[in-house]
Amino acid sequence: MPRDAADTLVVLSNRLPITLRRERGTLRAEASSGGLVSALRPALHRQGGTWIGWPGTQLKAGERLPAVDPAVELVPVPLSPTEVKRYYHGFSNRTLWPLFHSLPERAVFDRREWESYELVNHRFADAAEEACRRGQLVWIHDYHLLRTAAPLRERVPAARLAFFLHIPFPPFDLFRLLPWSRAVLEGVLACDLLGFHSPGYVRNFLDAAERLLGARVDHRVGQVELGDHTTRVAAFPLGIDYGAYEKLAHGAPRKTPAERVILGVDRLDYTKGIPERILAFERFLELYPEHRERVVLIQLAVPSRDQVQAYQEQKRSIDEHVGRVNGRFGTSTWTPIRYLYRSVPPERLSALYRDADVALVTPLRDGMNLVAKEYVACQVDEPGVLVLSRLAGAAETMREALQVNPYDTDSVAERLHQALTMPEEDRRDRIAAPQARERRRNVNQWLDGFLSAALEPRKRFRPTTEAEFDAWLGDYLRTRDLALFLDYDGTLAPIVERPDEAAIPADTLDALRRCAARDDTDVTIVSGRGIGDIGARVAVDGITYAGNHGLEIQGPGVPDFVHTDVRHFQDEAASLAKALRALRVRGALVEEKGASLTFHYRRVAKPQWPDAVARAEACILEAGFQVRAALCAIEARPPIGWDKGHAVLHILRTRYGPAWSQRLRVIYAGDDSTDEDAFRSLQGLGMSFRVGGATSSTRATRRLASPEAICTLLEWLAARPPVADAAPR
Ligand code: ADQ
Repeated sequence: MPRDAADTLVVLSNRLPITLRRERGTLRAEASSGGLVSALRPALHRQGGTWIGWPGTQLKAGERLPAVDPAVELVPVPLSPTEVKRYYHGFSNRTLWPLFHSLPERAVFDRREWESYELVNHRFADAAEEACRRGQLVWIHDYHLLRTAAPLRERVPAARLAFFLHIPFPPFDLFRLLPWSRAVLEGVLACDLLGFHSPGYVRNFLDAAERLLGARVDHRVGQVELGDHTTRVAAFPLGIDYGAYEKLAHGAPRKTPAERVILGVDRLDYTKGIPERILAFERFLELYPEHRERVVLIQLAVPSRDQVQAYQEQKRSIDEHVGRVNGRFGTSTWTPIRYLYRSVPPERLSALYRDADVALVTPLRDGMNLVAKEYVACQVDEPGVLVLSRLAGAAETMREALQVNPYDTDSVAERLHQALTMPEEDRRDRIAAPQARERRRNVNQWLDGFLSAALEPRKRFRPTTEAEFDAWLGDYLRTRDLALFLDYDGTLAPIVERPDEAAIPADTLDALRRCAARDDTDVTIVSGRGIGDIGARVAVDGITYAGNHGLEIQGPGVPDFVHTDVRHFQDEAASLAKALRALRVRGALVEEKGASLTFHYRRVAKPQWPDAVARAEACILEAGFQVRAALCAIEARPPIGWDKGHAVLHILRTRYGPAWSQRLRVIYAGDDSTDEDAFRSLQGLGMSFRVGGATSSTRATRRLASPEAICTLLEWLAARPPVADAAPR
């Protein structure tokens, strides 16, 4: 463990390790329940640091959180009752929870709940921003906070951000049911490190990033490149505080139980498969009557999310199943199922684990499942048998358990019989390896592994290669001519301090010339700059130029075009330029482009940016122009319903006729929000690339890291084989 990490850890999770309740006006603190807190509490105690989360109730002015651990500072994030309803019970627990557990029919998709989720995630980002600026590692936990990293990265580009998901990451076909699936991926990909419980979830995530975002993915190394940011993605299977459970199991009082015990321990949650488990136990009593009156099922369930309707229904369903089985098989001296709806203290829990002949851990889906591991750690006397669902993350490593499909009632019943009749030597064989493994891969080892990975120097994704363009575009371009559209600043030419110094690097220019010289390729430069300016900067023969965001177009095969409203707005744009200069913002540049203009604030002192932007925007709006955010700049555009998207379609129609989409292929590459109009117009009609800009959403087909990747694209395009059977031009 790198030593300096000790002082620098900041944990963000929905819940703090304590939950506050207000009883008759006084605050009471109780330990929060569930796997995340079970895992992190000992870890953070050892490590020391800050824990930021929702305290579970509203604090009054001046009220402070009780200190629970001198090593851990608790910082509350307040939530209003509506936010608790929409962000927590709503989007987190009615949408993400069921969907990520592959139970889509239970998921509710509600835009207001999503908006509240976004807002609360930003609030968590506010709470962690200071720590990010100090360079501390911010470790975000779980599905409640998938959108917290993006605003942090935007505000503090150099931040160290890591994320761990405690629940499964679903397969692509389920994940894409989420209307905000892309935003969720972009949210977490702002991190430097993403951790999951199992390699299976890593695969699902990488697959989704590749297919939904067009991100570059290295499946072998576990890396995702989104624009100019690289994220490492890996499995860190969580372990338990093994020694603590083992010690408790040794120390707890022993008494000889009257019956053999099958034990179930869960939060009351429909993913845990408790009704299905009771059905399997019922089937077991039907199939193997010899166990009647000799075996009991002890089922513990900690109350959880009891304000969500699905959880209330689940509780009713369990009550009914328990009642039915006990009514059907119970006798005056034997109750088959003992059901306790409450939390039990660790001393009692470890004794129950130790004395249970079988642990029946049969979730319908579970990120990891710590109960399986706790049971194994507590087998300090004659060992019992773990019956474990294949659909729990724990099953990926606990291969020695008797694995079951929790939906297959008959086979769970058969496995129960097998477990209860298994000779002691066989039981020892099956417990020894998982005990050794869980002792070794305990929670401290997990913490060390994750933190060392999070603090490793950042590794950039390897540069985009021509082979990649061949894979993405080779088939697409095989039989048709190409209309290639390229933005200038930030796409062909790297962004520089002063816009008048921007230039295309020599190798890019050379490749661009070779592309333009091909018979099967027409090149258009689409820029926010005035048409004279852009034409002079590129100066390559045979190229078409669309200046002023496409308000003016000139080039071979296209009649010269100036939008009819342009002249009208030229004078007004000149007055606006004067007004902007009169604001006297030090370092700001006003670039006049005829009917539009750009206010550049890259060279304004950074603390003054918000004020400069606000004043410039007010001035632009006052003049009746439209405001468009660009890279360290604000575009003031005349209120004409025309943008780069319109310009591209205009060029395609006038140059190639109404059947253009059947005759040729289209590629567009650009780097800022004004290019998004073109990406949108070309959706389904062409391929598009968004350069840089990892934290902003895009409609482009794929993302590229930088103008260097554009150079590689042009080199590949220039050298590609000629069109096989070109359609007549
Ligand atoms: P959970 O869904 O809460 O965790 P799990 O991993 O089984 O599931 O952890 C439950 C914890 O609660 C265990 O430590 C267990 O001992 C405790 N517990 C359960 N019932 C109890 C009872 N009646 N009394 C006292 N304690 C009880 C989420 C994911 C899991 C993932 C963890 C950690 O859903 O898949 O393993 O986070 O990442």
